[in-house]
Amino acid sequence: MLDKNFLWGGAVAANQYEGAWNVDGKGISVADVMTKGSVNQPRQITDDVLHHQEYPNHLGIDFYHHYQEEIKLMAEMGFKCFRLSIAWSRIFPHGDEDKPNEAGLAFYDRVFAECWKYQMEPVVTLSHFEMPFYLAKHYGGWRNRKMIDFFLKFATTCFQRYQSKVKYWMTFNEINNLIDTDDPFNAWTGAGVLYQEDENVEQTMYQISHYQFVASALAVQAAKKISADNQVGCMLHFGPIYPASSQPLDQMASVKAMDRRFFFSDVQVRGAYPDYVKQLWKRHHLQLDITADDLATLHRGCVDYIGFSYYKSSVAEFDSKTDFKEKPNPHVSKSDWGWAIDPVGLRYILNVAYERYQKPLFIVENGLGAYDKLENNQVNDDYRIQYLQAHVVQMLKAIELDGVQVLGYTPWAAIDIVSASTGEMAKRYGLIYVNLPEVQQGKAGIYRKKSFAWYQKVIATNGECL
Ligand code: BGP
Repeated sequence: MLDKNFLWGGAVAANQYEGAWNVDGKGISVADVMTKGSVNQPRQITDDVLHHQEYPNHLGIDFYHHYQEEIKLMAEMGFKCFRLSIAWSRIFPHGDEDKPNEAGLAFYDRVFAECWKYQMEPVVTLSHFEMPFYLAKHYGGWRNRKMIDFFLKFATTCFQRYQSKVKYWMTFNEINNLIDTDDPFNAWTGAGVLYQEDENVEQTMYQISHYQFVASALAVQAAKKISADNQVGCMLHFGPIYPASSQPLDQMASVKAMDRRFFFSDVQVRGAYPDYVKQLWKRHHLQLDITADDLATLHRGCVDYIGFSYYKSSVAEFDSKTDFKEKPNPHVSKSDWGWAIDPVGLRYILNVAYERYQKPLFIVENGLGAYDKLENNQVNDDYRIQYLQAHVVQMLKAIELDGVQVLGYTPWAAIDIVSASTGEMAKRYGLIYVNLPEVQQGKAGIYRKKSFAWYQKVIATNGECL
């Protein structure tokens, strides 16, 4: 039997649904200047992104002006919580101001008040791919140690302003995306950094990660000082990387591949750098700016829980040059975007992560991107019901059979929003359909999908109906 306080909800991110990119004093964010991809063409992050002004795709779904209707629909589904992010550049338009933008703070006052009207607990991500563009352009983003203070000021402002309305926080969304340096999307959205041809990219990646670890640890301490109720989590993307065969070398390849992802939670949960990464720094002769004070801060600022996104899994095969090579898993089906569909992988990663950390876990993203069709004001997304149901069943097994402590489940996404990787809306994830042309005409343009009623029942029965 699931704990009656289990936090069923749904997830979104400011830059992917709020719109109002320049309203009420909001500054430009790194998300606002990214070019738009197309359905199968991810966004391209090139040097000229530093000279862009803005792109039309940041209308999002105009949640900024429709938040009451949309939160009301989430309450109709029975949400116990709502995972969202605070757009950093709404609060500090450039990021280095002394004083926050009152209109930005007041917007989230309204949003959180609307959530509490329905007893819906906000679960807030502080940095979700949307840091102020000005910090990227004029400070070099997270290459610059000054970012620690800018982030801490933003976080502390939020903790103080919303201390009676928000207690669940997360610092950096999918911070472990930074390890994948071959996709410029990750360093740009996660750190406002564009790697240059002639630089030691690996060294820069570990440096920006370090500054974010210190910033996160300081935020944890600040949150606790402001209210003992605050629960601050890290946020990673988790996905099992199984051994490609029972060959012992493939098993070792899987361990190394998973460490590469777990490194970020190791530091934020345990409060220290793991030996396997310190050995790598030595082998690669990396010179990092890490002070004794920083290490003491990491030790004092361990997170309370681990938020994570789960979409897919893969396999690792031994590779003599790079320890491992990641490959698709031939035993699972795939989404229209080639993402592996592996519900058992969720139970697996819940067990592995819980055994590794012995701290509560929070599934803050899990969902299926698909080409949904609106016909006669209906959307029959049986395929999404099947995907979500299979994953929730595995989550329940992890909780009830394996004893894993899970705080909640907020599928991605509560409502159709802009896809992060493609910057458009054909790749739909929501339980609520959004007809963008109607939104652009000032209409609500929102419709309940079939999965809306399915999820409503799951929440009403606390998962017992499955
Ligand atoms: C995660 C992000 C979300 C969301 C999701 C789906 O990485 O935390 O912001 O976008 O991926 O990805 P996409 O929208 O690219 O399909």
